[in-house]
Parts: sequence; C-alpha cells; structure tokens
Amino acid sequence: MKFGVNMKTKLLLLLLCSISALAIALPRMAVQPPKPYGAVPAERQIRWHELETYAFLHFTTNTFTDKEWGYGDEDPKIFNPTDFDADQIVAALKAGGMKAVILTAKHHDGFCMWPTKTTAHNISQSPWRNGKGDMVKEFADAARRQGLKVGVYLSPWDRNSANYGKPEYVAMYREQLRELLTNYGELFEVWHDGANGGDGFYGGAKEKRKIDKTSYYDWPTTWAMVRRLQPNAVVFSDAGPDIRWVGNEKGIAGDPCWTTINGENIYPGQEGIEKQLNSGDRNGSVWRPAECDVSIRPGWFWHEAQNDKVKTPQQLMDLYFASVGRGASFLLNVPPDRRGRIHENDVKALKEFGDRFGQMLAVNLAKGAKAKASNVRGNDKSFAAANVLDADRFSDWATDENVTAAELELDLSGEKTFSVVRLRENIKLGHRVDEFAIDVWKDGQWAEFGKATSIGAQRLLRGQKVTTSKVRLRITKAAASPCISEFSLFAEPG
Ligand code: FUL
Repeated sequence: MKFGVNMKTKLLLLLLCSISALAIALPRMAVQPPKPYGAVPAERQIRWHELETYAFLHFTTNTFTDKEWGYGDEDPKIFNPTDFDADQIVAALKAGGMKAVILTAKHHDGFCMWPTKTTAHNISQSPWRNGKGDMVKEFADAARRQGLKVGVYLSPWDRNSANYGKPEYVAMYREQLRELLTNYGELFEVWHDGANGGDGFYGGAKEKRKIDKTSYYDWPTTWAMVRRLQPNAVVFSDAGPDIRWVGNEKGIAGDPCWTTINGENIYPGQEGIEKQLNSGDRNGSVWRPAECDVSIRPGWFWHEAQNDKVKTPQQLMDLYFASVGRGASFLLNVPPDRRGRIHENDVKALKEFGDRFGQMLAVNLAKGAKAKASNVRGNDKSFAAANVLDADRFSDWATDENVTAAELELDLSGEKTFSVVRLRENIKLGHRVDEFAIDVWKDGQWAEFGKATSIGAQRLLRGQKVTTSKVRLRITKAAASPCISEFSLFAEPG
C-alpha cells in the first residue's frame, strides 16, 4: 500500500501527539494514588454521611394515652388527630435543617400506621380519615414535596401480636417490612429497634415474653430482603449492618467516635456494648458509622406536661457538635401532638436551631485562602494542598506514602474571625488520621486553637472566636499518609 503525502503528514502528527500525550502522562503515572486504609464505606453509606441531620417522628396511640410504651391492647379508636397536617410537620423539620425524616410506622404497641394486610391492629380501625387514612403515605408524600428523604422505623418487638415469640411473628414482621419497602417509594433508611421489655398484651395472653436476640429474628434474612427491595437504603440497628446506634439516647457520640468497629460478634439488642458503640474501634473490621438519636423533649412521644421542656436552640447546637461534629449523624426526634402537628414550642426551637447552624455553615471563611503544605504526594497537583478548599469530599490533599506527620497552612489573605474548624478525610480511603491540632497565627507565632483524635467524615473543632490571618493544620499522628478533603472555617453566631 502506498501512502500519499497527506497520509504521511497525518501519521507523523499522530505519532507526535502520542509521544506528547505519553510525556504528559508519564510523571503522573509515577505518582501512585494512596491505597485505602482499613475498612471503607459502601456507596449507600457515603450518601448517608452527607445527610448529617435528620428527624425522627414518634407518633402512634401513645400520643393519645400519654404513654411511652403502649401495652399492645390500645383501642385503635383512640388514634384520632384532630388537625393533622403532614406539611406543617415536615416544614417545621425542614426549618430545623433536617434533610430526611423517619416515621415510627409501628412502635412496640404493634399499632400499624398504614393499612397493612398483616394485622387488623392498624390505622384502618381508627376514626382518622374515616378509616381510609395512611399515615406512612401522607408523611412520605409531604416529605418528598419539600425535598426531604424518607425512612421507616418498624419495631421488632410487638406487644399486640399473639404470635410474638413464635416463627409466625417473624414472618409477619417481614411481610410488614415488605409492604413498607414496596409501597412508599425510595427509602433512605430502615430502622430496627433493639428494645424488648418482656411483658405485653400478646393477643390477650398478657404475659412476659423474651426472645433470644441472637437468633429469633434471623436478621441476615430480613436484611437481605431490604437489600433486594431497597438497595440504596441503609439499615440501622444497634449493631448495624450499615449504621450503628451510638450507645446512648442523649445524642452524644464518643470523642473520638471511630466509624470503624469490630462488628462480627455484636448483634441488635445486645446489652453491655454501649461503650464500644459510643467510641467505635480504631482499626475496627467494618465501616459502620454511629447515629445519635435523641428527643427534643424528655420523652420520645408527645406529652402535654413536657411542652415546656423542649430543648433550647443552644442545647441543640451543643448536640450538633457532639454528634455531627464527631463524624456521627444527628437524629433528632420531634413528636407530633394530638392535633397531628408539631407544637409551637418545638417549632420555635427547631427554627432557631436551623437558622443558627445554617447561618454558621453559610460562610466558609477559608474561601479564597492560599493553601500550602509541608509535603505533597509526588509534588503532583492532583494531591495539592488547595484540594482542601473545594467542595468535593473526595478530592484531597495527600502526602507521600511514608509521611504520616505533616502540616497544611492556609493564608487567609487578611484577617478573618472564626470559632469553628471543619475537617474531613476522603473517607473512600478510610480513617487515616489519629491525631491533629489546629494552630492560629498570633503575635508573630503559632498558638494552638484546639486538637483532637480522629477525623473521618467530619470533625468540628469548636473554640473561642479568634481573629487571624493564618491557620495551620498539624497532623501529628496517622496510620497511613493523610488524605484530607476539607479544611473550612466558620463563625458560630452569637
Ligand atoms: C428505643 C425505644 O424503646 C423508644 O421508645 C424509642 O423508640 C427509641 C428511639 O428507641 O429503643
């Protein structure tokens, strides 16, 4: 075959292009990206980490009986909210900065808030909407209308069911879950409570029934069903498998609260593991973030006598720092009242809290800063210090393989006043940093602003307001070369 002049030129050009492409690619190829360290999150957990604040709605016959745990013999006729408004409820949560909502579709008393086919003990027996109502649907629709994700709580302990304790009940529980997972759109979280107080109505038996928590529910089979029907949903129980309980109902994560935990031998409802759940295990075998559930009131359900015991916006801020600030999530319970609305006092506290942390996060004072680091992996700009300033949680400043102590300095181009530092690791690469400190430039030298153990998905360091032109992150100990994706500065209002 003969090539014309044109063809020769084209071939030459192609060769030149390939050589220059190779030349550009070569130095990059030499810099290996960091390998993940230890356990890393699944995609559904990564998405969950971005929610941070979401709400719980405890609502059932207890709201009308003034109880926290219904016995299971409650007459469905008592469930009759007089002025139900799912949009009012969701709007109050949204004003509080909540990005999702989890409804108690069935609490321990066994009353189902949707017209289930599995038991007559459900909302269709109540006078609400003349027995034609579906609470789960109304909440799910209202949440989605206002841009909130939806989750369900389905209590494994059922004090109404005559079959509780027998295999038939587990089959019913799964069927209830199947209804919830198939009829209400995409769910972000499925919540399995570990509580079992023993006694109950149980179809009239009125006795104590304890089950073997290690085997009765056969959780792996149930969770496989959740995966099949809602592959994007995270599954919560005391012990995971996706999200773990934080070990208390006060909304406070351990400091540190490692996302990783040795998860093989723990099970839902297990007693005596609260401390381990609270702090996690450094180098634990699985990625299983903690969720901090806490009520805005003393009880989980609405009680008239607690209308003046609603947590203040300041208390809620403290809980935000003690949960989200330690890489866990903040699951704030706000119980609807007998009208089927969020009480005015809770609405007010939620709004002020939402405004406060919203205002705080709205202005990142590190924006526009110049970043430089003591070490950059292979001096490659894909691992540059400046990556901590973009909004991408997975672009990071990384150091050379064996550099586990390093510094990153932000020049703020003038004086800035802040009181909160937010750091994130690129969690796709695991929990790498053990210890770090933040310094501020003060009177010609560095002064420590604060220090902590563990970063993970999020670490907030809260301190006194400080005005400075330079801030420094000093990583003092890490199990693998640090991969920091965010270094932000905020000022807490007030
Ligand atoms: C506990 C339950 O016993 C409480 O009633 C509430 O639902 C709380 C969130 O979980 O285990």
